[in-house]
Parts: sequence; structure tokens; C-alpha cells
Amino acid sequence: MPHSPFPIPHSPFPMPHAPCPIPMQTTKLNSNYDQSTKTPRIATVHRTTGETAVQVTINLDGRGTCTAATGIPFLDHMLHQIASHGLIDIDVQAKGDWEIDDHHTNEDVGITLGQAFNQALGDRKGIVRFGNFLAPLDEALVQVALDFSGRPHLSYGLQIPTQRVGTYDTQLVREFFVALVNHSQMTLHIRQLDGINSHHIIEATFKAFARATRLAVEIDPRRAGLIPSSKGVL
Ligand SMILES: [Mn+2]
Repeated sequence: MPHSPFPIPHSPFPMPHAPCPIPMQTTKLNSNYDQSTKTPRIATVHRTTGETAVQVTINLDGRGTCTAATGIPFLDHMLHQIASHGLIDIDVQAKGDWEIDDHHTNEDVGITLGQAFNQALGDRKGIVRFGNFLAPLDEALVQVALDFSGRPHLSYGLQIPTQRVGTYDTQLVREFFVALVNHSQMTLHIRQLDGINSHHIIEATFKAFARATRLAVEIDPRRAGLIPSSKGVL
């Protein structure tokens, strides 16, 4: 391999019986998550526009408690899924122009929650980074794969059969995840493998999203506070 960028004589990898060349981490890590004190990763974001006022507080190292008052009952129900199954404490308060419809409030809750994720993750040192989960809810089966990559991307594979669940416009599910992905800088793929009932399909999605997120934001002790990228930056 004359053109290999990794010539064998200068390989950084140790010989089978050589001692590990990686020095022990002894310096304090520049990360939102302090491994020594286990300081929880908490962020609060206030966002006010001419259409809405949203306040979000999250604790990635929480117990799954949730207070959600967005004025959109079905969205509150879904935020409870993220908290409960993601073991993330979430407090969301929103005032919106509901007299028009739920669109702006739904989107702005997604934006603000995404910003809170981004802020709580900080430089993303030490996190597992990837997560995926396959969640059944009765006949519905939804898979979520995500990567806190720093690169926003959404592949949205839901086919929700009805226009509404209660008063909630089911087109807003996609709008919520677009906003969340863009502002948390996450790569997110959602695949619906089965499902007939709209409420079940959406709720299975949020449960799968929650569990995948829980896996991805978990601190990996073997990362020892390093950024989980071969490029060194996320
Ligand atoms: Mn439900």
C-alpha cells in the first residue's frame, strides 16, 4: 500500500504486548458534564417572537419529570413521552397565537427545545452520540435512529392516516421534528414499520425518539470526556 496515509512503521497503534501509549486524562475536562462531580446537564432557553413566547428548561441527567403547558394538549402529551422515556426532566411553558392555529406554537416549542438540547450538550464531549430504538405501541411500530452529529438532517418516514388527532393537526408532527433537528443540530431518521391508528403511530414515534435520545446523550465512561468524532469536533 504505497499510497496509504497510515504507513505501518509509524503506526500509532501499539504492538500486541506494548503498553498503551494513550496518556491518562488528568486535566479538568472542558465539558458541560463534569465527570468528577456528576453535575447535571441543565439548560434554560427563553424565546419570544411576535407570534409566541416559549420557555424551556431541560435536565439531560434527570428522572423523567415533566411539566408541559403549551396550550396544545396533544403536544403536551408527547413532551411527557420524551421526558418519561428519555429520563430527561422537561419544563415547557408556551404562550402562542392559538387563535390562528397551533402551527407557530408547535414549531416554536420544537425550536426552543432544540436550542435547550444544544445548550445542555455543550461541546458534546463524552456522549455516546448515536442512539436508535424500535418502539411498539399496540399495532404501531416505529424506529428512530439519531446522531447528535452537529449536522441537522431529518428523514421523516411517517404516514399518518388521519388529518387530526383530537384537535392536533398531524402535519405538525413533521414540523415539530424539523424545528427540533435544526436547532439541536441532530441527524434524525424516523421509519414507520407498521401502524393503523394515528395516535399510536405518533406516540410510538415520540417513545422511540425518547429512548434513542436517552442512549445518545448518555455519558460514555470509556470516552473519558473526549469528543466522539474522528474529526475531533461535533
Ligand atoms: Mn397516548
